[in-house]
Amino acid sequence: MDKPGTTGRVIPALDRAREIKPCPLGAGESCCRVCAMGPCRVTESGKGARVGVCGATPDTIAARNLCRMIAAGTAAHSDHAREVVQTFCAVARGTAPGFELCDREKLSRLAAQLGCGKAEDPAVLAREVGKLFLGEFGRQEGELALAALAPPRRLERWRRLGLVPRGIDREVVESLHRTHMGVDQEALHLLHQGTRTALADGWGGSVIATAVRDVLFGTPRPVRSRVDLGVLKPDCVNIVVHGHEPLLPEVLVRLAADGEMTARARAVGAAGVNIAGMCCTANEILMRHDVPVASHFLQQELAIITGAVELMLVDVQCVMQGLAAVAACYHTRLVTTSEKARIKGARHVEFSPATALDTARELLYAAIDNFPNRRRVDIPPQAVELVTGFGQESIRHALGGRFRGSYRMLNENIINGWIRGVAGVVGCTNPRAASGASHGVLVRELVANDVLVLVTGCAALACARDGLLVPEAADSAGPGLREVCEALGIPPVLHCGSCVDNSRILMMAAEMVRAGGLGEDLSDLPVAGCAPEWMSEKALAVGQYFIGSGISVGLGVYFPGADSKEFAAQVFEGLTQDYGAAWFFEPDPQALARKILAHIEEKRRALGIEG
Ligand code: SF4
Ligand code: MSK
Repeated sequence: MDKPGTTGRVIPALDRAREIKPCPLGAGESCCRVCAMGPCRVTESGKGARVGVCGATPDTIAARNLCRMIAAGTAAHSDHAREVVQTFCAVARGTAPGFELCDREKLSRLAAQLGCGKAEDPAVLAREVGKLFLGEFGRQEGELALAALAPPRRLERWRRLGLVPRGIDREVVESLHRTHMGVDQEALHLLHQGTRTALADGWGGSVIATAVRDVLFGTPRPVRSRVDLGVLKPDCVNIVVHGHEPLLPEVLVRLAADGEMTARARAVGAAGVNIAGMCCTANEILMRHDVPVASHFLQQELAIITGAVELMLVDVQCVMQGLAAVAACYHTRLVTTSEKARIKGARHVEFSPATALDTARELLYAAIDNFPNRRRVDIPPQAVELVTGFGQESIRHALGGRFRGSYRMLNENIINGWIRGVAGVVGCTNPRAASGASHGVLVRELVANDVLVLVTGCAALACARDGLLVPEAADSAGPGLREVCEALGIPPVLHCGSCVDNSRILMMAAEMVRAGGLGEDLSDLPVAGCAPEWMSEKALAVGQYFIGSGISVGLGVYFPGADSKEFAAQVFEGLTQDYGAAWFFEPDPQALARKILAHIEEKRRALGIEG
């Protein structure tokens, strides 16, 4: 079947990546297209212009581009957070009948932490917390209230550097203003604004999104489930939920378990209704309800190609437009559900908190009614076990040992060398990298060297497919980490949730500082982050907020603008002076692992715990 934008047949992302060569102008070189005197391609050496028509230098252009990407990533995470808070406020007001305040204990803890009063009625408390959270988006002056969650030393450093975010929206808007033609034209100054914006994501939007979803849907606890296309069931009505917003999927999962739906499915010849996740919506419902995962970002089109998906629901972020062309070749109904996002060729059924139950019911009926339209079904049999559900709270509990309720035991294991350090492996899967294979190579190397690994997003799902998210994976860990994992019955690679849940990793690092023994700032910890197959601008926002928080981050694939030597010197070294952390770039997963290990050992030496 001919589809526009293809070579006469429908091809999934991997084939398209082979056909389209990455644009060399956009990657390493400094390409600016923020005004109509350009686009300008400038280089520091060799042939070609050294500055743009306006005189902009390569380092300014590279910093401007990075700052814009960070702003876009922050906007994505934080707009998602706003959506969740608005639903949360609707629940508190009693106008969202499909939802409830599930974790009231966490709500009380949050309210106490944020100084939102002690009202006995959870709805009143939720209204107060919701009001404070919504205020964080529009704050014009002062400091983001949530910045106070950072260790005092870090907060002092931000204050000294003028990096404490004001409001989330304000920082995003200011980044776009400063990167407009002819405004901020000093690379380091632009990078600092990129950092302030990213911090508004990490300590603001992402913390808010994670906290509110925990209160609404439950704080994750370790559960087992399965991942890969083999979780689709040949005899069931299969619904794949894809994107990032768990609001509608939460209701759908509950309704699908209803006897009425099973009876309806049986009436059309199916055994029942099977829901599977994709990308970060998958991580959300997996963590809380052990709903199996069809797979990560790169496999979204392949799920439809099994011929077994009656309905694919998509909301926001990381949804490939190519899905519409693929779905048109099968019986799969593709439905967009966010007011913000539509795809030509997909049906639109809009989610609203007030009508979520009715919408979910309508969608379930549509999926069931579509079952008899199936043609050929070909589901690959692979499905791998995984253990998930490691948030700030469950890690505290799992690793707490005799210090239950604190991170002291984790710190002691690091101090005595059983665990050398902690690495966050996050971000996407990218056909320009090894398409999910980098994660296995990288993580196995880290684990073999006694590094505890925390994973989120599609990186987590790639690791899960590689069999790394089960306690048995401790067999391939170094002797110290293996001993700890076996004693506690945990995997050496802990699944911490969706990409917004990188905030959980940030909070865990803050807890490690609070627990004592590993310095007084996040930059003292033997901890590093990386995104070996990043593709989304959100990954750059995440990386920059970790660096701004004092934790160095490695990037694979390519580093935008790195051909500018001046810019590279700033992002790979210069930032360390101000933040105590910087970026590093390494596309080879084995070499990336070695760099992380070297970084961790360097931090250990600085702490005097090299042994
Ligand atoms: Fe070219 Fe300067 Fe315009 Fe960028 S802002 S496109 S470098 S003229
Ligand atoms: S979904 S941002 S591909 S992790 Fe969060 Fe996966 Fe990356 Fe999207």
